[in-house]
Amino acid sequence: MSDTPNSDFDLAVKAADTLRSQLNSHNYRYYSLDDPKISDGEYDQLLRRLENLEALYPVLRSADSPTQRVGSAPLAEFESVEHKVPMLSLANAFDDDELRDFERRLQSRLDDDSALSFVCEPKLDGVAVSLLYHDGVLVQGATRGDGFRGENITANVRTIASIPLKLHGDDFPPVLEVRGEIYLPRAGFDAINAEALAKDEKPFVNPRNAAAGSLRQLDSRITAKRPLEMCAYSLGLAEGGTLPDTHLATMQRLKEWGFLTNSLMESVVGIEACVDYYQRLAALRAGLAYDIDGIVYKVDSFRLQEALGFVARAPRWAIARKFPAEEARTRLLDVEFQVGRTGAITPVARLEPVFVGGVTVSNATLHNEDEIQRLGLRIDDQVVVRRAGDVIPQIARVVTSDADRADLPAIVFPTTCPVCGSALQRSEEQAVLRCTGGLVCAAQRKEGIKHFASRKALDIDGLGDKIIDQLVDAKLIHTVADLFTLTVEQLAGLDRMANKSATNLVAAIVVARQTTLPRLLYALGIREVGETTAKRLATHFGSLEKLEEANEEALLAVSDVGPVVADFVRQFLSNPDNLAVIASLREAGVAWPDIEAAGDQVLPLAGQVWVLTGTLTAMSRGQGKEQLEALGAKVTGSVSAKTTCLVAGESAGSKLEKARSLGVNVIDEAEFLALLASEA
Ligand code: D41
Repeated sequence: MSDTPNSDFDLAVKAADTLRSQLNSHNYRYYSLDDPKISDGEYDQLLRRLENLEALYPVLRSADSPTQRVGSAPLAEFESVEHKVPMLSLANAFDDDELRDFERRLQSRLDDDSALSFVCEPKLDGVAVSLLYHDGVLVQGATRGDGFRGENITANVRTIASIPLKLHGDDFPPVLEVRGEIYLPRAGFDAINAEALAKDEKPFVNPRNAAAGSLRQLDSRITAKRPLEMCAYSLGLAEGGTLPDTHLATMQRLKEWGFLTNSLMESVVGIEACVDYYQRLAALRAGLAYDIDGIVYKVDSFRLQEALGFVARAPRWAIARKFPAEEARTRLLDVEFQVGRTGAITPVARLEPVFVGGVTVSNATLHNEDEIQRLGLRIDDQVVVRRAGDVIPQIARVVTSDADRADLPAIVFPTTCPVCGSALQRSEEQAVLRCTGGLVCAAQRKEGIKHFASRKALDIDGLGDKIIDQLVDAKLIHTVADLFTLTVEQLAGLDRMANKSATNLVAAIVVARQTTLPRLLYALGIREVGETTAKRLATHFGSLEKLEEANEEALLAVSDVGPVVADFVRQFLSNPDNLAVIASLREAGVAWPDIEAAGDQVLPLAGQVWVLTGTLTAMSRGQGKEQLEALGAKVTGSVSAKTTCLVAGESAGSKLEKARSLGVNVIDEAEFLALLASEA
């Protein structure tokens, strides 16, 4: 009989073998060497592939398969101890529907459709341990190991402050085994890594590895220096005494006996409430003091737990819902240098796309040159990308082995602006390179125009980044002032710009011409002048002319304006190019009415133009005008497109009609009085 190596079965045997040896070596690296070479997400994927193969061909499911064993064999140096009650593992649910399937399975096994009570708790990312108490005294601490046998780490667990050496109270069973997770809070992780770096030692990869490494110390004096914590999550062996009949009540007892339990634990009814808990905890995740990698859901009733039993090595009554991995491995394709509005050069990593933290990531910020040096980054490096919460993806570390990267190309910083070729300047106090090209630099101009059109600036509806890029590239606009002379024909010639949207955009640009002094000052993009500073400058000086005349002393009189901001304002407003742009804006009909200079006071209606019409009953129009002016508004006698708001009293006539036709905001007397009252 000839062997036919291409039969499906033979291929499956081969594939399973390869997966197993890969998993075994990654497991060894992770658990024994504390030095993983792949991310958790990648490991899970390999394991799932093997599980699928074994489900297809059960004969492949050998006793030594990584799917049959969680964790790695105990190290020889620690005494091996048996868990009299095996430490079970947890089945996983990867999405909401798998969670719903879990409840359905429970209900059909119990032959009962009524909603079940679950306890939801964060799944701490640490090391599972067992603690044995005889008559309330800690006699043994052990790692989980393979679930049946672990390592005796009694000396090490004794050093952990949150583990009671003697239980509180006297209502505990004479023989009691408590199980929980030992972990390192993030602050502790940062502290021991800072210390390692200071001593020129290799830092830990993540808090879990740091916790595992700390517990694996044969010298417990080293463990004692690590700020480890333990959070209890279940009981193992219990002999004598009486115990509660639910998980939640047991956790309460554990707390009373002196254990740390998780404060975010919650009991809920029904699986939809579990789904909701997932959403709530996911939102809290990034801000927690410790790493979690998911949620564990447990049937609360011990009677039901017993009825459900377990399958393989996992209880049927519990399930872990994993969060998307926050870290993933990928390759650095290239580093590009972006030029910002103020000329700052920011290196951006281009990555082979990778799924991390729930989204596909293909770029990561590198901040500055120092960051690249800290990482020791090279093109083509294998890197770990981290995306926690909603923050911008970052490169956490390089994982290419030293041997593999000897001849990878270094990252070369540009010596001139990558966009306009102007000289670069390095600021002394900051690690920032800047293009000196100013308005010559197309990148700076594009970013400046994007800022000018943005929501808090002139708020030009429909003028997106892509359109601005095209307009500058096609040389249709050079400065922000050129926006106001754009025609529908010019815009309609752009990519993905139909006639109708071109018309709408021109209309939006016309509307944006009526602006306010604070918006204009912000829109100009003076360095360090954000929205708040722009408002302060506007209300302090009242007009752009006054601001232009202001010397350093006058600028320093504005609250929160220091020498740096004062200097940037003066530089900007004495630059002839900038003054030419401002003049062109005025010429193009852009208007920012003066506001009553109020020194340091920020008036609520500053920069607004109001009109009063018709008969007011609570006051005369003159009194209304005074009140509005006291709030910083300018009050005029006729309605125009510049009018912010019209107050229409009784029998208002043509002004009301005009305001309506111009789309000016109109309020009646009652609304006006409410506004005055709210601002008083
Ligand atoms: O926070 C955890 N990592 C955690 C792990 C937890 N909160 N509860 C857990 N519950 C169990 C059962 C349901 C089996 C008592 C667990 C684990 N097991 C567990 N940890 C490591 C393997 C299994």
